Amino acid sequence: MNGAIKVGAYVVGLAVVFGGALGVGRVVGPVGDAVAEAARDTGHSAEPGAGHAAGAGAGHDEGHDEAARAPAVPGGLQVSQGGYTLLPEADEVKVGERTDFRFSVIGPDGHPVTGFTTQHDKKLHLIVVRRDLTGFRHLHPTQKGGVWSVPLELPAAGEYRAFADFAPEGAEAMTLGMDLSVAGDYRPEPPAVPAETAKVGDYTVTLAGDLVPGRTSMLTLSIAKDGKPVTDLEPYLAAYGHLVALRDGDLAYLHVHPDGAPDDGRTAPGPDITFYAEVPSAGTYGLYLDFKHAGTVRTAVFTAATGPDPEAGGATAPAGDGHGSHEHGR
Ligand SMILES: [Cu+2]
Repeated sequence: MNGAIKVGAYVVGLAVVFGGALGVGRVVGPVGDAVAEAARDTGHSAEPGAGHAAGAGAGHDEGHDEAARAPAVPGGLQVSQGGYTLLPEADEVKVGERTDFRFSVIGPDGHPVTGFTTQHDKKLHLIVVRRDLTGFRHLHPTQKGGVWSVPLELPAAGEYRAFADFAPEGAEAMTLGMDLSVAGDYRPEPPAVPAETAKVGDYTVTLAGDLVPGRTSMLTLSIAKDGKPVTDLEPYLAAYGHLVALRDGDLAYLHVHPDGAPDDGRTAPGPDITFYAEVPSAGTYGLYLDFKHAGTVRTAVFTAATGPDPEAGGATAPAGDGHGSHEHGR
């Protein structure tokens, strides 16, 4: 099926996941309330599609549907949102040099925020990726007062985007994005075709599912090592897998999570990890799956293009003209 892979869940997914996974219950506002409620209904976070699960078989209350769909602007596109602003100490990183990357989240009162609500075992998640969808990394900076810091080494020049994913105490979870420049000879990776498999080390990850714009899509990622299904995945950040999706073109950020949790008595530790996701528009997306096995976290990288919307009367989205899969480890 020519790589017509579907991912979904946007800002909505993020909020649901965070609100539910840890019982955070701090998401506020009309959207947050709805998704938090949806998450409580399911008893777990792992359903970014909560609220629009008609089709996904998750059986959520339809009543959440409208509110859950409300966010118009995807996460990660803004450096400032709702009174919170991301402030890097420096927005340049030297190529190939390991430095401490430091930044703060400035709150509505003009001071660095020091109180954060834990989401997925961490108070802040930092994603860094180059504009051409390569070089993805998922980091966990350490906090000292109002300053976050993490060792960062970017081996290739280019324009990068850094996403901070966090929830200030008493405020709704959000993802802010900031640009990072790495001076040097930048050669963007050529666009490649979407692929259903990705290799990372001895592991092969296979992606199944259809990515339909504006709809909740179920994605299944299956992990095999040396050709054998992996059935002993280890929990990482309170899940068997974490999936980040970034839209090609503007790096709109979509953080989705699996259906089920390691301790819920029904979720198997592989080989399949199921996600509910929704992409807001037709196009190409970079998908990054973090999973942990044998004590090591690895990232499988996919490129996926949306398929046609079955209700759109045959309109089709481009399916093979985007970025291709970039295999890498880390
Ligand atoms: Cu993280």
